[in-house]
Amino acid sequence: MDLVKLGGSVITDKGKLKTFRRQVCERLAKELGAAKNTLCVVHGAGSFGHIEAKKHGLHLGYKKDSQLHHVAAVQRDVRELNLKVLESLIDHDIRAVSIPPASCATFKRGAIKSFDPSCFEGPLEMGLTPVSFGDVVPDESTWFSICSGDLIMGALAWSLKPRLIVFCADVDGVYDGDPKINKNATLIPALDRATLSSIRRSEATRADVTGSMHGKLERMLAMAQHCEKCMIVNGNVPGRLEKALRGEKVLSTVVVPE
Ligand code: IP8
Repeated sequence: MDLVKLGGSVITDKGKLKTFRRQVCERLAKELGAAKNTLCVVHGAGSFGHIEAKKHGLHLGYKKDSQLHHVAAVQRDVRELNLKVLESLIDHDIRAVSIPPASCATFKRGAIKSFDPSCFEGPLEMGLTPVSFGDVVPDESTWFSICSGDLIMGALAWSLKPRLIVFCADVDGVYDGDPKINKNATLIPALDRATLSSIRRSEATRADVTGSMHGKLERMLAMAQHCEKCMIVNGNVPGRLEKALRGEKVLSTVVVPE
């Protein structure tokens, strides 16, 4: 099985509330057709989740009743995005079925407490493509919390041992500086723990309730232990995802397990 995350900053304009990048998603759906194995897809929430979740502190759990309206609204919004992604996939002959995080996992203090891989295994065996996504979820300790698509990626990597894991980001991979600010930043082709420790921690400039790039890379290092290859490619550049799925050489960062 190949496991692909479509980053929220690729399929949405992360700075503009609820702005779906339909053309990009359609193209990525077409490129996903290159997968040789069965496929599992997870997508981020982008501007359908992060902006409102941050504004109302949903990542902090229950603080006041007024948040509950926004729990419901953000859940609705990420489902709206999920439906758009499903449409793009199905239009490109991928038999996509939606698996919301709370239907396959329980949560405690913002972490996964239990995970049921059979929710994915069943559809995969039938030849369907499970599609999960970042969401607002019930939480045993904080009433509700944010489940990043990355948490689901981690659980799927651990339990289903994919052949390939591809993260589609809005940059070519991991740099030794911020490529959006520093023109001299260079791409790191292979990232291991030692390299990660040497990269300066950068603060997210845009709204993101699911943590820093550093934290995401830490999780990718852990995931890389459960697959043959784990890589980050630029989803905004046509053909990169397709090449990665075909096993061809492509500009990327490969995450090297410990
Ligand atoms: O974009 C975040 O998921 P992610 C989910 O995969 C929400 O980190 C609701 C902000």
